[in-house]
Amino acid sequence: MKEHRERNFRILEFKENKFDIIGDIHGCYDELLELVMALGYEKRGHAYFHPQGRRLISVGDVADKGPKNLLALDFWIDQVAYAGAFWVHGNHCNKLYRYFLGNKVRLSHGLESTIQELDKLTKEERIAFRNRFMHCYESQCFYLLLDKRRLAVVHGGLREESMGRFSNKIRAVCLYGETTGIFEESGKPERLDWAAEYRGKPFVVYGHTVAEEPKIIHNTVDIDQGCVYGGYLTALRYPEREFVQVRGKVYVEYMGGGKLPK
Ligand SMILES: [Mn+2]
Repeated sequence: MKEHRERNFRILEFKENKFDIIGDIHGCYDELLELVMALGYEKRGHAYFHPQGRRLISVGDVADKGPKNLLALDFWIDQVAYAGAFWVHGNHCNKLYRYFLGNKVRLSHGLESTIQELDKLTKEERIAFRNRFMHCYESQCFYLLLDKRRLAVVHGGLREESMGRFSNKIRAVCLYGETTGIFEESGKPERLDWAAEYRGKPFVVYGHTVAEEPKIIHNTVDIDQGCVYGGYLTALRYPEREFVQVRGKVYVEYMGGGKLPK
């Protein structure tokens, strides 16, 4: 494996560039396992492996809102530690990280459901979990460039001119996508459709905003189909560009943003 390591992004080359990239999980652990099985992974020891040597990548937002947040986080911590998986930072992952750092964060938008689970642990278990999560988070980054820059994986969004670079602005786009600076009535920032303007060469796979279906638009694809709201958990097979989906239950009511799958 060749590697160009920056603190905030990574450019990686593997002998085999076969990936299964998974959309926003938000604590839907049962659906995650169902999807990983459907993709052909098998559990060996601490983690899941594919007979053809494929690798799992998470676009981030593994926890918050759903019913089994710690199990979902543990899954990825182990995949990263034992099975060469990657997990780019989502805004929810980043918020949990800042919470564990002791920063003041609001226990809202789903973080409260993860904290409730943490509160049920013993003090020792909680410390052990925190250490495992922090170690894993710090080993990961905001975006990945793979397969000779033919593939980019990010949580919120990434413009072509930002690839191979980093700044506070790029960091914000990686975590939240692009926003207009205007706030909607709900208090949410109005989102800018950066993908509609994208004309870049790398295929950008991202999540964060619920889209009705995983549609490839200008060489980008949003694989967040709102599993935690009763939509789908989506995996994109790369380089095949095939989608595998499992249906989610309605764990929380959808408050809008994008369009939820039927
Ligand atoms: Mn997000």
